[in-house]
Amino acid sequence: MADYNVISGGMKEDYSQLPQVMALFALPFNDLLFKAQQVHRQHWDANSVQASTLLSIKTGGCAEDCSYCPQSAKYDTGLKASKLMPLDEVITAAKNAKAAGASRFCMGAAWREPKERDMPAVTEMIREVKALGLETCMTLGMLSDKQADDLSEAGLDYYNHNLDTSPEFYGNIITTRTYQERLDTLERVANAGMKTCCGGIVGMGEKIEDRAKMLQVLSQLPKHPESVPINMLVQVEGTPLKGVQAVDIFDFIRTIAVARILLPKSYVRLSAGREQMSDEAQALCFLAGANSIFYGEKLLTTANPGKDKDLELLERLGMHVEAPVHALKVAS
Ligand code: SAM
Ligand code: DTB
Ligand code: SF4
Repeated sequence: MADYNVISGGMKEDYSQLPQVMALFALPFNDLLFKAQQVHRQHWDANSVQASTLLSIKTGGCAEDCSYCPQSAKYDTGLKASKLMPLDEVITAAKNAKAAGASRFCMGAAWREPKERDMPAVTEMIREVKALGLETCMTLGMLSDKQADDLSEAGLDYYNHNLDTSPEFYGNIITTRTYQERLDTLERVANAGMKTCCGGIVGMGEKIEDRAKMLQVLSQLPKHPESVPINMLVQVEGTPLKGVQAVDIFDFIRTIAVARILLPKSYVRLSAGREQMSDEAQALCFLAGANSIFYGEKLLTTANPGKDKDLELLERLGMHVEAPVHALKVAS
């Protein structure tokens, strides 16, 4: 039975079918943002933003051919490939992120999947970062059941693995792994008891229908991902997507709003692309229901607004960075 919607005073709308999701995208901008903000306020503090800091623990030389990615070995982007980062460097970066106010530390590796020999080092990173009082997230590519269990046992809170786009558009972007393989990894992550962080990229030349389909797939997963990163493509010289027609910023904001409506209780992260966005555009993303950001001057290999710039923007908007979970526990 459909739930009663307190704010609209009507029955909760059903967005399980594509035409209903497309109808949201077709709404006048103000109507869509109003709807998204209503949903947002039912579940969240509208002035609070969760802050995650990223660290590339293994950069470049990746065997996959994701056409947006500067880390694929298939494209010459001038990026120097590196080995897995030593534990002490990871700990230093995590301590700095914590001191800057981040509540979650996300470690990314340019792998198709982790090798068994890398698992002890990776699980050690999880234990040490957690011991600092930070939430942990990793994105290491595809996982086996055992690897998912090992990460979960080490205490990993979130695993990031994106669908990136719709099943239909996917083949234009990546040929070395299938959409189904991504869904299988997400299932393994959830079965192992970790929270899933799963979203995609806007601005790769996809149609509005592809954005709608991707969000529909996410909203139809057995359990909604707890975190949904919406990235704006960062165009990197040397990647096949360099030069693709950039997305209209209002269409990007519409994607955030539809994500908020379809995934009401998930964190929606305004992810890559903020460095290229105006303050006003970011403010509209927050109004559309984004309540999480990547925080710190670097994403994995490309630039992100620095801490001071972000804190200043949040202050100008009367917003604040969400307190870490452990701090909330202490306070209550
Ligand atoms: N190798 C792992 C994987 O692909 O799952 C983890 C790292 S990968 C860089 C994580 C995600 O970053 C990708 O799925 C994609 O959504 C996002 N990403 C990568 N390059 C990007 C770019 N140039 N612009 C926006 N998002 C990007
Ligand atoms: C996600 O959705 N976006 C992040 C994170 N998950 C790992 C990565 C963005 C990468 C942007 C390009 C770069 O800096 O290499
Ligand atoms: Fe490799 Fe991940 Fe980049 Fe794809 S997105 S090329 S899997 S690092």
